[in-house]
Amino acid sequence: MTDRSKSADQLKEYSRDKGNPDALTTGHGAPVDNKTDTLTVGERGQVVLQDVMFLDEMAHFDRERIPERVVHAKGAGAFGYFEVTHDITKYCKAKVFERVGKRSPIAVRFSTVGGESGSADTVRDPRGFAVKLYTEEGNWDLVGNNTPIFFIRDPLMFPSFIHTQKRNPVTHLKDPDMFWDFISLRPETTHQVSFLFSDRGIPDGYCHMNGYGSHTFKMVNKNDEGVYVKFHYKTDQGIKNLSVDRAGFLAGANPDYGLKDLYDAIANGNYPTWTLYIQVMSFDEAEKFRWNPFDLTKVWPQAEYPLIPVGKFVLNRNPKNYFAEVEQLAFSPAHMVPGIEPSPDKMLQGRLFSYDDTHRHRLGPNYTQIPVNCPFATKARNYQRDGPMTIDGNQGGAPNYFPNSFSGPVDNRKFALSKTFVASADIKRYNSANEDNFSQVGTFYRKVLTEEEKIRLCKNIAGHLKDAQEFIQKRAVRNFSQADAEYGRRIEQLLAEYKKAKAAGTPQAQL
Ligand code: HDE
Repeated sequence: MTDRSKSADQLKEYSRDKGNPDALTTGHGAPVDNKTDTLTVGERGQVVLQDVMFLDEMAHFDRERIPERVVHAKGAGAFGYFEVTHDITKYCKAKVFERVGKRSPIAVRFSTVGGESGSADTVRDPRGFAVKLYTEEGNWDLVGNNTPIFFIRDPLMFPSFIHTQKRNPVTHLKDPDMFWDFISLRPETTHQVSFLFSDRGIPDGYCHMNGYGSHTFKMVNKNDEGVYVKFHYKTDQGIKNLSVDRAGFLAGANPDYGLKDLYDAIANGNYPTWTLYIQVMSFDEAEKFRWNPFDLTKVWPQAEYPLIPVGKFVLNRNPKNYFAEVEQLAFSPAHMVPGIEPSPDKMLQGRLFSYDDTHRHRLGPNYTQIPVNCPFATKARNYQRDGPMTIDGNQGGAPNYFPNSFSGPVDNRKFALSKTFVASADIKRYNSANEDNFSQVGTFYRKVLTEEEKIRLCKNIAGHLKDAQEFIQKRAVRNFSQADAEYGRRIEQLLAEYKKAKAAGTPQAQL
């Protein structure tokens, strides 16, 4: 068949390249005589314990699943490189940026957030866009989303927030009350919710969306001078989104739409690329900025902090094996390199703990020895030893304690963090709930969206919010109204129409 896609022909291509099959063995390499018939006592008798080949097969199968990611469980990955196209060494000493033209290998994983690992790719949800750069100074992970902002600004609320996006503990269904109750009780979510229910809430696959580091980070140059930065990675394929109807159709007809689209694009040589930009803010400007520059629910206006081009991400290789190279990929905002540092953003600070912690649970304490997570452009040399699945020689005869007199690896003060954030204040639980939750949302509604986009946004919100209880609907409308009176009024009117239609028994699809 000539109309088959590359992804559909994977086995055919494997077989063509492989030629004759290898001899079948057990896990310990012994030849297998028969892969279809168990060893039994007579033709109809019991299976004997002596069938160790069968036991080996079954015992391994019983352990095939590892915990899926608690969020971002459904995803697709690919490999390629980052190339520097513009010099930013005046901001950053990281070797990955050291000269124009330099290339570093990368791994990328795209994902949806709330669904399980078998869920549909075309749901309304933020998309993860995580990039691992294998540099000579260690792996640097930019673990971003396709949105420049996030729902909350304090990490303590993240587990609760995520629970509201997942399933009701009794019905095991997605629950509009849970979702809108939390959203409406925490008005700082209004900005991200407005983005999520806009057209960009359902991107057309993964190649037609932007990525953002979202947080404020710090860059430090070789003179130990720092600036705050935000990362933007803009799609060179152009932004494309799916209509609600098309996305709904695909969720049934082709739930792996994003995965397949990425695989086939790369297999056909249509390598997707993104241009990396930074926005830069000086420490002085950060002091005076009219909002908290470390607040993840807000953007830095591009008119004041323009995008500065840096380089490009190119994806030109599909995974050789999905489980080995994508399911086991482990990203972490805590994986930084000299020249890249965290800002005081509370959300980023919270993430610095969570990711490596979840990897130790999901993949084990030696997850950095898994080839795809291994800092292969350098060599990990330290005093960590042993633990389950130690597979890299355990650093041989090198001393396993520090300090030592026997040529063990040594630390170097030149890699100290820059000392440019001075903090001295009372240690307290500071309430950040009321830090201007609405002005940027108002600007988004009034200045960024066209009239048609506004109408679709309000329809998308009302179409979802209508299923929550009425007191929750009212509270949510109040928040949207505070961002922009018309925005709130339109949603309110649509909700009233839904209510009327329900009372009259009109099918809601006709609205
Ligand atoms: Fe994540 N997030 N997150 N997140 N996140 C995870 O780590 C977490 C946040 C993002 O393809 C988990 O390995 C906390 C923002 C991506 O493997 C977990 C907070 C942004 C991925 C986790 C956030 C992200 C994750 C689950 C708030 C965009 C998928 C599995 C304080 C800037 C990476 C895992 C991949 C995954 C925690 C918020 C992006 C549990 C605590 C904001 C792209 O560690």
